[in-house]
Amino acid sequence: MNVVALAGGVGGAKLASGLSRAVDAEQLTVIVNTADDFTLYGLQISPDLDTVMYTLAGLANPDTGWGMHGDTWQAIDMLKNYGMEPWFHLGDRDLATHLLRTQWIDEGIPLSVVTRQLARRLKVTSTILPMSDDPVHTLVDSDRGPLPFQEYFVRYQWQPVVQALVFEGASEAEPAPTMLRRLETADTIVICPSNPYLSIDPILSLRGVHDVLLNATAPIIAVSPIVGGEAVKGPAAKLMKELGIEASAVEVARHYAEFLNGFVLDSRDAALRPQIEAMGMGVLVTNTIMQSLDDRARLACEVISFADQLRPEKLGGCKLDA
Ligand code: FO1
Repeated sequence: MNVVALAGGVGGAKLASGLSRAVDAEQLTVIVNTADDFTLYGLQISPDLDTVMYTLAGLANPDTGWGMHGDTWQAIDMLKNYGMEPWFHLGDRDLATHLLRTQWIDEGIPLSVVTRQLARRLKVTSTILPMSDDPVHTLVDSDRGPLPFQEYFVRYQWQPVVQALVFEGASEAEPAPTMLRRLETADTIVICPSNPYLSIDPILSLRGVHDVLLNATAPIIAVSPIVGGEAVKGPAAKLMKELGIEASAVEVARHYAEFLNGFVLDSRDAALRPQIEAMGMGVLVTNTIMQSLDDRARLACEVISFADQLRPEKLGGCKLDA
């Protein structure tokens, strides 16, 4: 069973790691947002790619969700000794990833190939596919003026009030090689509980992606990143309010409604089920909070089984149920 997941950030990485246990890991492709990427100290940083890669490799920092577990901060401390005020924290082990990525990109190797090489060397057998080999950058129009994404997110801790989001370069960027084909031939497509506006929309904004999803034969399932009107992590709820959208799982379902077949709603939001069903999609109500590795696998398993119920010919569902 070929599963394609769309992801960005920590929530997306967690469900992706569950999916890599719920189906054969080799049959999972994770398409990852790269509009958060930026250059710092001359290094090419791809935070969402690394969060997914470290999580699938079992190397992620369990406290933050990003960066590597057991990392140290000597390089950052040395920057402080030089009188710098580093606001983006690159761990010493994490730095190795950025050094290699930057070297390979400078040698002309496309980001998708660089990512495949890095992931393979960390023994990740699922495919981690950056959404594009071309640069796309989220620019946050805010009450403090236009801000590059990581300045908004990390430097100012997502406190600026967002007025609009612009994905610079998206209209010229090509989707990564094989990405549209993987979506066309997938058996199940999962939109992870990532921020719909900051993490998933950049992927959807690429040429051809929207049409492929509209015409997909596979069931498309989204998992809500909003529970009880709050984001499980990060600025999704605050951002929705600032954009004039009610911070509710219903609005997340509406955001994706034109191509969704199923929506996964947290048990705390069970009362919202009829409103989402009225949009013409199936609804699964379950515990969507992923605290442990087992939580990730259990939720992934439920998503896979739910997708199987939504297609005419059953494909066998979750591996862990066998
Ligand atoms: N997020 C933070 O809130 N503070 C940091 O200092 C920080 C450093 C960092 C380093 C490497 C990396 O891969 C991710 C890092 N992140 C940090 C997370 C990241 O910037 C955001 O979570 C994503 O871009 C949003 O999905």
